Amino acid sequence: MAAFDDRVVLVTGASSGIGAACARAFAREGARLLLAARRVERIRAEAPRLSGLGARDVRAVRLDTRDYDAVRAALGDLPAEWEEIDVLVNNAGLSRGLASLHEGSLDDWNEMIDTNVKGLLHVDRVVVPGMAARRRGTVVHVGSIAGRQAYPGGNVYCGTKAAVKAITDGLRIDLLGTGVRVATVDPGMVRTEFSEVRFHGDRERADSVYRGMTPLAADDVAEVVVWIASRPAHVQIAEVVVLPADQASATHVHRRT
Ligand code: NDP
Ligand code: 8X3
Repeated sequence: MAAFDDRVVLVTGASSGIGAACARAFAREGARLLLAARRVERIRAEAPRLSGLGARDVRAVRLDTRDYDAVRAALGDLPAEWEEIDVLVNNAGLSRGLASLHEGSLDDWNEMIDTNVKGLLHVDRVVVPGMAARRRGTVVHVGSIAGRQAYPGGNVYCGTKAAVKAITDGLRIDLLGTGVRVATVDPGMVRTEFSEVRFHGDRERADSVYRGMTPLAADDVAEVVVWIASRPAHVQIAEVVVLPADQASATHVHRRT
């Protein structure tokens, strides 16, 4: 029997990168996958592969986490067989721009704050009450090393991820005694679409972020998420910082070229 046989695992931001890797990793554990993102067609295209890996069922949900009413409609009134969410991987997020704060774009700031902070809160607000009522569940927030250390041009993105860290700690305190566990996984550099999104589609600039070093793969992070969720019920992993061997802090990166 696989570790998550028939258990419902919700992953936000499942159309790409770390979220898509979490979907694959939980599929291998026999989970029933509830997968959300705006680009739901990508998730639908991936569903046969996820079933092949071992997912018991896959349900794709088109969702913009910035819209609280949409989150409530999509996740607050699920069919009975999907409503007992056992693991929430609250991962949807993004970075926009790398400008100094005094030269930053208000649009970029709003998009990051609305997605990384408010979007994460929207999903928690809808999903966590059920976990608390059932006295069972695991919430994994995907934060970042950027929430622990600011770096040049990181300003608002770092601020949103520092908020994720504080929200994670607050949620863990508020859920004390319910049996619901709360973790943050805070990666360093991971090769996904993250940098392409940050630089508004500039692939060359995105590629230069990883020049001469070996970043994490999304699957490396997913492995940590599954490990957290599969600990015995009395064990709560509160936080994991996971870095490439070539990275020592937000600003210390070893490059071979
Ligand atoms: P990707 O760009 O590859 O994936 C981001 C995911 O978030 C996509 O599935 C995207 O789906 C989803 N998303 C973005 N905005 C929204 C929204 N408004 N509503 C719903 N889904 C949304 O990047 P990563 O996989 O790297 O990023 C995942 C998380 O990991 C983010 O929170 C990021 O901050 C964090 N992180 C990333 C690191 C890295 O170096 N890559 C390091 C540390 C943390 P869609 O566009 O289809 O809606
Ligand atoms: C992503 C990691 O350091 O590129 O959160 O901001 S970093």
